[in-house]
Amino acid sequence: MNVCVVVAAAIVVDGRLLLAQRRRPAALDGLWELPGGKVEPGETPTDALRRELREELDIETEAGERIGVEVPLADGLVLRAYLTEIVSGIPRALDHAAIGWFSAAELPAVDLVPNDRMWLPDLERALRAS
Ligand code: 9L3
Ligand code: MG
Repeated sequence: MNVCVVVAAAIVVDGRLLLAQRRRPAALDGLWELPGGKVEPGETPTDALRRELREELDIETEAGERIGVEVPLADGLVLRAYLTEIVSGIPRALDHAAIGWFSAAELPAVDLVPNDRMWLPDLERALRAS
């Protein structure tokens, strides 16, 4: 089976993590996620992340280290996250309902999409170390 990768970005600035609030599908409407999306044919995962963040948030970025485990999704997809730096631009929600910045203390109370909850301890650690 062809495994498709979905990439997501953990962007930390001044001790806060950028999260984006999904509009779709209906089951995820209103829930917060690390922004990103599917790797397209011919793209590397980090190319895809750069493209997704340009499309979704209007920023230029550079992916760094992986963070957290790879999470299996439905339909043979796997989800993976990268610590990511903003190279230029100010993020704004072009596709999401909103974006927000959250501290380690605020994170546990955020309504995250279920798949991303797996990364909570890793994200809290990254925030506390930043
Ligand atoms: N997904 C889960 N957590 C995330 C991201 C970026 C994506 N942090 C899931 C939601 C969709 C699938 O991966 O089912 C594809 O994502 P998108 O292309 O709809 O953003
Ligand atoms: Mg997306």
